[in-house]
Amino acid sequence: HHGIRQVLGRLGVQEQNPAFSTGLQWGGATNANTRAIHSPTDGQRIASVALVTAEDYEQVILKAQEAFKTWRQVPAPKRGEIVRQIGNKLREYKEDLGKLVSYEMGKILQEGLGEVQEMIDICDFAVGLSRQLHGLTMHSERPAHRMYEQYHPLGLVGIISAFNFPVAVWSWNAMLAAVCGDVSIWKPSEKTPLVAVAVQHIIKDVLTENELPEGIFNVIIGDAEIGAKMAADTRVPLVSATGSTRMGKKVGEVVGARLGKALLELGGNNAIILTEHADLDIAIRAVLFGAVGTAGQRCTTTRRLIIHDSIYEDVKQRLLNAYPKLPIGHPLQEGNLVGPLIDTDAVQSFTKALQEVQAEGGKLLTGGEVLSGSGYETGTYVQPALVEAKNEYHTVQEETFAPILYLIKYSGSVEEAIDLQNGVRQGLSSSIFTLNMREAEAFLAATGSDCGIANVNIGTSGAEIGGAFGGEKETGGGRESGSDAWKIYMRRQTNTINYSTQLPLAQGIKFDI
Ligand code: UN1
Repeated sequence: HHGIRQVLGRLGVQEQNPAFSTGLQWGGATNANTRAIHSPTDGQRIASVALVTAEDYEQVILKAQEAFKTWRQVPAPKRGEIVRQIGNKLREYKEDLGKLVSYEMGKILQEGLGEVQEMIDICDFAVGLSRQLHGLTMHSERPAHRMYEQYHPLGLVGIISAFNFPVAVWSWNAMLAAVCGDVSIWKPSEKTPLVAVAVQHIIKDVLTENELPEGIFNVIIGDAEIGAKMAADTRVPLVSATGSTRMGKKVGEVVGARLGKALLELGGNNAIILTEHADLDIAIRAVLFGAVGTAGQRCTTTRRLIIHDSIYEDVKQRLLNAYPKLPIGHPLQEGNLVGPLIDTDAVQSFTKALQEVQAEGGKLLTGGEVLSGSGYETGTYVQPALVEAKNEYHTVQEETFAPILYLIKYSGSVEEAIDLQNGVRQGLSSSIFTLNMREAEAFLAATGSDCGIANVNIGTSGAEIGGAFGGEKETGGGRESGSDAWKIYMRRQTNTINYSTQLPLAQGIKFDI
């Protein structure tokens, strides 16, 4: 069926998969505590994984600490060379990995392949970066003094990733951490551990071929409890976590309580503004990809559409034409654009949100059904929903991780639309469609969008890896991936060197005996 068994074989995913891997060594296979992983696409059992115990965790940390002692001494460009090899291997396995992402998580193959491409892209980025971990030099206020800063490896980096991007978001973190001289400990979502197992096999090959120490890249498969353990662990100076705001608040609190560093990439409630000057042909395409792509399960998914009343009916009609025609079905079946939700819990959240928003006065325009019948036996496929709503509705204020698009009308100037766009607790991604430069610039100004990502004539999702990715407010404030996001993976040191025969004090202080 879709050649999945062969894909698993080529990727080294077995019937029973161990609970952890310290780079070269896999362990915990005999652990009695195992979990079967079923595909949301057809309900088939794919394989099972063992879950880490507290002792396994301890072993992984010790191996990681040991590996760090070696890895931090490898010159950064040489570390980049290892990442280059990882990138090449990912290219080799792109098709298989993309398929497994699609089958285990449920996104369509095009998006599965796109996710692997993000991994390849961040590898390339990290390779270049490995020669550009620059600090600044400053002019000392004292004569014959030199002042500069340098970035040193930080240590162990914990990476907690979510089911919706089961490998790409890990790679943003792990590849940057690797060139920065850190070792990483990855806790993939317990809903999608198999593609993590597959990726770890690829990493293992590269480590073996280069005779590198065990434990530069580690994986632990477990539930929230093991994530909480890592968050509390002072041996892990940085914990990067992607997922819900609820999860992030917990992780952030625990990491904060020990004054560790947390990089949080949490929920979004992303809006597209359509002004009266929007090019609707491109706008509607962006809205569709943003709202129903990945079945509404991206943190960047378009959840709100803020539409000027002069074009409201036109936009509504265009969406009402498109929504019923969406090809929904098995994500490995070419032509389908919408796959299943991750599980039936997610379907319940979808249904519940639709009930609640209607109780608040929202109007369901189309969609909202849970599909049944041939091909939909799992109960995980839903018809994406369009709802007329008000921004202040409780339901609209929440992130429901499912394909629900709220249509919100505005009648005044672009400032009114921007206020609506900013009028939620989350602050990840945002966009405006307009051909009017005053509107576009107002949206990008200090008084404009309050999000970490703000686009013009591009949707909210599908960011490139070259920019810093993340958002403000309840999105958690972290930045991953491109730009200078690497800095959080290193410790900064300011160095002042006196090459004179005097000891002048800064600020001109006199302190002579
Ligand atoms: C996520 O959903 O957690 O911008 C990440 C995007 C993708 C990454 C999404 N490049 O939609």
